Amino acid sequence: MFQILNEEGKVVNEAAMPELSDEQLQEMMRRMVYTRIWDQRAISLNRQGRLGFYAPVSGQEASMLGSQYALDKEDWILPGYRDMPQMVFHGFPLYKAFLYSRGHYEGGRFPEGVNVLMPQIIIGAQIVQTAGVALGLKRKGKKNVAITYTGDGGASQGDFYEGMNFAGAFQAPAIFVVQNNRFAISVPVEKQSAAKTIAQKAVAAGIEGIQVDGMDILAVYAATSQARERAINEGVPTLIETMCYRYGPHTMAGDDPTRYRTSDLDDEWEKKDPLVRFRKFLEGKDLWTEDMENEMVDKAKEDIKEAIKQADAAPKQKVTDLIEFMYEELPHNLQEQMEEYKAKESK
Ligand SMILES: Cc1ncc(C[n+]2csc(CCOP(=O)(O)OP(=O)(O)O)c2C)c(N)n1
Ligand SMILES: [Mg+2]
Repeated sequence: MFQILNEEGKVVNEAAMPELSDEQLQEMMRRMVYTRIWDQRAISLNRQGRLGFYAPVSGQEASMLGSQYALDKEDWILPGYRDMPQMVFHGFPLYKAFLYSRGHYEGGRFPEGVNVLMPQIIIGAQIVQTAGVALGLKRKGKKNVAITYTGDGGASQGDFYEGMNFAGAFQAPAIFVVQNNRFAISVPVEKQSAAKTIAQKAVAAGIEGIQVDGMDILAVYAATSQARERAINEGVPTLIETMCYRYGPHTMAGDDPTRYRTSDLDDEWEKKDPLVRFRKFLEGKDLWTEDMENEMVDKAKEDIKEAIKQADAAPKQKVTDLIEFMYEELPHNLQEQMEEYKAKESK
């Protein structure tokens, strides 16, 4: 497993240390603090009935943000449902993330220049799509990659093998990130596959594979940067397995992690916490203070308040909107429903 910072925040692999300025290192920490606060707020807003679908991210910040930080703005992200932080830091407005959670169509409309596709709910489907997007980038002569995210469960899907195989065969500049948070809802990774690692699945596709400490933001960043260079310059895709954990439930829809996880396992992973580790590292270099942390916490809270206000101000969804967006020309049965709902909505 590729690691740069150990659990105590000590550099254990100096040779692999990426070249990052002090300001960049601080920015990575700020983003993790921001995301942790956002996650906590999203969970409580969901409990208050003010958000809809939400998949918690605490424990996966280094995996998510370290990989996104290695990207160029022109790279394409094909996320799964849990990957809101990468989307937002790639330019997707926070209020739209909240609208997505509410199932509002504005949450599925991406501003021009924000190279992010809709989060995929069908497990593994984004892997095949990523091979296609990456090939498209190559054909257009762009020096960019398509990166996708799935979970350990996603790595058991047929689409996973198909997408990696295609990208390998066509030398498409793709990066496949599997965030191995140990569980697919309640099913432990050991029950999903006899493979020792998920990273080794790259071998059969003829692409690069690396298992990374997903609680170590520097390792995730370095592995993704290298994968990006390799993809663009050599046409070699990479599978990155990030070893991480989600502290919360699978989603806020009601699974109870205490029924499939032990508190010992939770404790073991909390000791590896990505924020604690990176904070220690930065403090050792005099690059992080309590004031900086508090400033970021306040900023996150303020942004969230604003974003919720903005989401609340979005137009109320109508059934006719949904019918209208579906087709350029409505089939006769929907035409009839359109008339029916137009009449109802005008009352
Ligand atoms: C094709 C398909 N099968 C089943 C489901 C139901 N489902 C939703 S999430 C999930 C588990 C996914 O686990 P994993 O890939 O490890 O991602 P994680 O949620 O842990 O990030 C399943 C089986 C689905 N959405 N799509
Ligand atoms: Mg999982």
